[in-house]
Amino acid sequence: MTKTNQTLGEFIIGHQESFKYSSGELSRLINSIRLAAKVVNHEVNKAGLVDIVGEVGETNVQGEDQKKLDVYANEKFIQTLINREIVCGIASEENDNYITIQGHNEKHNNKYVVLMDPLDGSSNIDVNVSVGTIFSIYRRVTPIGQPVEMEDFLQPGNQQVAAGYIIYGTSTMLVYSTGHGVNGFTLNPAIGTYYLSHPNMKIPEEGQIYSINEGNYVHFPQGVKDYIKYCQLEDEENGKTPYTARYIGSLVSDFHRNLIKGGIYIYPKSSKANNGKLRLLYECNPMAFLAEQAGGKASNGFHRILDIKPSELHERVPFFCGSTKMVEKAEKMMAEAE
Ligand code: AHM
Ligand code: MG
Repeated sequence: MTKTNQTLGEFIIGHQESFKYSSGELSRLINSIRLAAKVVNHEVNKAGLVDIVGEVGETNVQGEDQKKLDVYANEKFIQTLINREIVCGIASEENDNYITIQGHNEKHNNKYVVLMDPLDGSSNIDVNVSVGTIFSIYRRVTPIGQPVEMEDFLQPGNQQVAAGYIIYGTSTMLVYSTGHGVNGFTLNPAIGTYYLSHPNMKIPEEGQIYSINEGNYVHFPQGVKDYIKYCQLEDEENGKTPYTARYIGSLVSDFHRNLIKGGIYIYPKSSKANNGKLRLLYECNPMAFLAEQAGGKASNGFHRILDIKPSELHERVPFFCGSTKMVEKAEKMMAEAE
């Protein structure tokens, strides 16, 4: 991949005119996310020091309560977006209901809503494993000038104008798409600047990695069991060798690796959870948008994720996402087992 020394700020300005509704609002919105992500990154990197500077739930030296990191990340993103008066509404995995933002002069004049999972995979923090923030942006469907309504948030993923994630990993990256391909930016923590490190990311059409919580195998539908067996199969005649299993249990990290190397991520339904675990609006839709923009595919096992019409904010769906040929093969085996 070509490395450039273009910063995210320069990239956003340079690509502003290619946005469908080019008023600069979407650029400013992505800038706000970039800013909040830097603050959250700083806090996530200090996570290991919690035991030294104080436990979660305790009061710190300034008399403030120590917050759990996911609560902290949620507040930071919401605060930043509210302060900059850049969106008309926010829905978060951490909040039961959506938030209405009045914007400048209480006029409800902003056009975008943001849906997000502020800190996905947060159960991994205690063991120093990468976590991430996922975001999804839509243009409101109700008229500008009045408070947002539920229908502004319950749009199918194919209506997203932008989506992305921040991975707080060995290095921190922001990966996003505004519907013109996927670009990845790496944070130089010394100067707080993101550089375009992964321009025009493409997921390999075929991969060798499968990512699924196989501990739940007995509860999986037959089609998923069949696909797992296929992943493990050695078939010399057809040149098929067993795939590699990689499952971090942190969606952003598993997705990011598979995006670069090629692979499939599966969180299926099970006999214990009929719709799986992942949330359509905060996790599956943004990742599906990125996967497709990178040339990959995302499905619930039978249908395209981005075409599902959501019926509630915290709806869950089975999720199959990654290299096109792998997702197609899994879908075929799901259909055959029906
Ligand atoms: P969370 O939103 O509560 O953090 O849950 C989402 C996470 C994903 O990041 C990850 O892929 C999945 O849950 C792991 O679930 P499991 O432990 O059931 O395999
Ligand atoms: Mg989550």
